[in-house]
Amino acid sequence: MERILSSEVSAHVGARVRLAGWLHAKRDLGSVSFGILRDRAGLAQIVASSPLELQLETVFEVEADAVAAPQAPGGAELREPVFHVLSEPVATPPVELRRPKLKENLPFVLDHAAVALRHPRQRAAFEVAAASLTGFRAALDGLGFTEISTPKIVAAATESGANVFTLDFFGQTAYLAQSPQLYKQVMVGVFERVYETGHVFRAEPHDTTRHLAEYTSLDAELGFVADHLDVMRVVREVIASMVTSVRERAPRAVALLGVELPEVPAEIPSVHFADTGVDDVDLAPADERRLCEHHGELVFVTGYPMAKRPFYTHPEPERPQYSNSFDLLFRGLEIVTGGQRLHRYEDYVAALGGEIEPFAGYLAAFRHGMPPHGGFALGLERWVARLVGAENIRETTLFPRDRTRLAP
Ligand code: AMO
Repeated sequence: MERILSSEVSAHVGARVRLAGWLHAKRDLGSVSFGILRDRAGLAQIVASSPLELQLETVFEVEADAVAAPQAPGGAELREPVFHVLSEPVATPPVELRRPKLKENLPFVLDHAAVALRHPRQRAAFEVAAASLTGFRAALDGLGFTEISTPKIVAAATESGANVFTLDFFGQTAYLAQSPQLYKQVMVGVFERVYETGHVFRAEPHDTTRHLAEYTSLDAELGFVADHLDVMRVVREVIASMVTSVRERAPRAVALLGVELPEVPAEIPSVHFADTGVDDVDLAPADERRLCEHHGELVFVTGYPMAKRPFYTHPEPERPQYSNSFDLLFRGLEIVTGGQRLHRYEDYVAALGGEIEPFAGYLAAFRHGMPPHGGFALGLERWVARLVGAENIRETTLFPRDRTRLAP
């Protein structure tokens, strides 16, 4: 008999069926006992006339009658079950998976991620993440971008020297990539339009709810732009496509978590840094929240002071203390950074203050002709956290890495 999924039981009412999964919960009422099977599609109720002698999280197959039952998940349940155990746990689960929401605190949940992630609500955030990735790729594939994969062991820091991890690379000093920035720019010289989804590393010294030491960076870079506004139009398309993909591909997670998907306007509102009322070179988290309260759940802030942006940033032609860069704020949090880049070799030599040695491979692209270009990067875990309303970015990271967390 072919295996069916928990979501398919109601379509087989009246038939004998076979399912497989984990024992998610059980309840013994004496004359009758209930078990909940969990598989990749959801939950199914099993009703038996004798107590279930299986431990929670036992992996099993079951053959049973599919019977209509309006009160059961999916409107049908399994009766007259015959169990076949595939794998027996050797310990009781560290978290109570049967609860609608885990009641354990976040550090405990993270310590026991291998099991805690099995909880339908914990898992749902990662269904949203997967659908978001599909939407990111779909938008950029549709716009003629080529997907690339670049090295994560690199010879030079790209974003700033301070928060880079150093490693011994066969006796030579190497770094973990803080972003694919320089490689994606080089690849504009090859494909004009590229994107990459990959891990990046930041030796982030602060313990905040928005910083990880390792996160998933969704990067894009495109040539032949007039300025950063062309890049922002691509960001808008990408965000809209990610929202559509979450709606279409992760409806169960959206419903379970009560996700309110944003309306992405045809043009996302935009504020220049000089008009934010901030008397500093960067926004504080409170400024980001205030700007969203004022302008909407999606807001571009453009023109960040050059003093705060990395060396590859293109200045604003009329006011060179500002830059042709932007951040996208979503529900009070920066989720995207991007901008126009320098594209002339001489400008890089000047920006690097003559320290061009570590960047020789990168600068080769500019020595041999590069178009005006720009790009952006979106932090996947931050995006999902804002979407699902998670307070802490660790809730939307499978196995977070931070100053105090290297395992699991
Ligand atoms: P930036 O350093 O601003 O820009 O990073 C881009 C986006 O990545 C996310 N992010 C983080 N997420 C989790 N933990 C962290 N420690 C962390 N740091 C950043 C944020 C942020 O908006 N090369 C440029 C991008 C570009 O201009 O194309 C860069 O990396 O969502």
